[in-house]
This record gives sequence, structure tokens and C-alpha cells, in this order.
Amino acid sequence: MKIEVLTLFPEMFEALKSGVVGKALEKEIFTVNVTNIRNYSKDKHKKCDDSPFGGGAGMVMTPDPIHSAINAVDGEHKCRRIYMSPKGKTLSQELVENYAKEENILFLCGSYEGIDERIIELDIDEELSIGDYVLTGGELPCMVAINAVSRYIKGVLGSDESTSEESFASGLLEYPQYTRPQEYMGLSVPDVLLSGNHAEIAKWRYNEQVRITKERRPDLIKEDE
Ligand code: 4GS
Repeated sequence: MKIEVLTLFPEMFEALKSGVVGKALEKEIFTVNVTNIRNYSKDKHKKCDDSPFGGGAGMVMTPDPIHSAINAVDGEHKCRRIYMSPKGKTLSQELVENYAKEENILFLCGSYEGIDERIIELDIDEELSIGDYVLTGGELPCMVAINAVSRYIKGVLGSDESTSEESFASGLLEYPQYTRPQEYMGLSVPDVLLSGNHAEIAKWRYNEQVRITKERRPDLIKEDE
């Protein structure tokens, strides 16, 4: 997969260089190409924002630098073009798995009060939100989406970190995990996990998943199953 990112804050994407995603990028299992929208401003001061028509607080990103940047990186419109915005469809594990099937994705990150609406009309395929709260820019949401999607790209996760056993893959929240030491601050690991009985362990874990999901996220339990 090839991911194009357009932003006024390219340095934020240094954060992708850590951990499992960083390793995958080093190995070129997928690529992220970050473009600074400011490089496409024709203004002598490289200005990329202006005050909103109609008045109101803050600044709006002007259309031309964004339009030129999109055309420079995806002139043939090979990418699924996504604008990060609270108005978009909310990111879900289902949507993550769907994005993971794409060969080319472009993420546009807005700053300030947002971007000129005509860019959404002219150049964007869909809007995507990571949840109902307002951030200062689309960069963190974009990295959330890239991180979640990358886990479904073959070779990104090691064999012990599969996507099949976790929360949401099963539709249930995860069971509790324990590691050494066997006793910590007077608290013991549940005996069944030390029993070596794999059928019993699987049963215990499943029961814990159901118990925790009913308690914390009853909305995830579908009545017809
Ligand atoms: C989100 C969000 C967001 C909205 C960007 C105000 C700057 C900001 N983007 N999911 N203008 N939540 N964007 O808060 O995607």
C-alpha cells in the first residue's frame, strides 16, 4: 500500500517512525509519503490560510495550495482521497479493514477552522472522523487511521500479534492478560491460566470477554447471536 499525506505540519509524522509501524516503513512493507501543502503556495509569503467569508473566528485553509498539492501527488486520481474531519463517517474496525484493501490512499489533514468547502467538492472522495471531539488539526486523526490500517497489511504484525484474536475482531472486548511475576503486590494470576489446560483457558477467556463486554459495552452484544 502507498499512502500520501498532505499537511501543513509534516514534522508531526515523525511519530510514525516508532514501534511496529516504524519497522514496517523501514522494511517498505507499506509507504507513507508526506507532502507539505505550504510548498504549493504561490504566495510570496507561502500563505495557506485566510479569514472566512461571512466573518467569524479563526482562519480557513485556502483552496489553491491544497488543490495543487493533491494534483502533484495524485494527478491521475489513483488514490482513495480522504479528508480528516469531525463531519466524516466515524472510523470503525470494519472501515479499517476496508481501507486496508486499498492500493493507494491519500489523507488530507486540515488545520485552523478547516479547509475551503470547494476542495471537498472538487477533490475529496470521503470525509473521515476518529470521534466526536475537536482537535487542532487532522494530523493525529490521520496517524490514528494509518496506524489502525497498517495492522491489517501483511507483514506489519509479527505472528504473535495477529489481528484475529483481539477486541472487535470477535466483536467482544479483550480478556485480561497476565505475565510474570505470578504474584504481585498480593495479587495472584488466576489459577486456570497456570493449569496448562488449553480448553479450560480458552473457555475462561471467552467467559471473561462476555462478562466484560456485558458490563462495559452492552451495545456491542447483538441480541440475534
Ligand atoms: C478531527 C476528528 C478533527 C477539526 C481539524 C477542526 C482542525 C479538526 N478530524 N476526526 N479543524 N475528530 N479535526 O477534530 O478527524
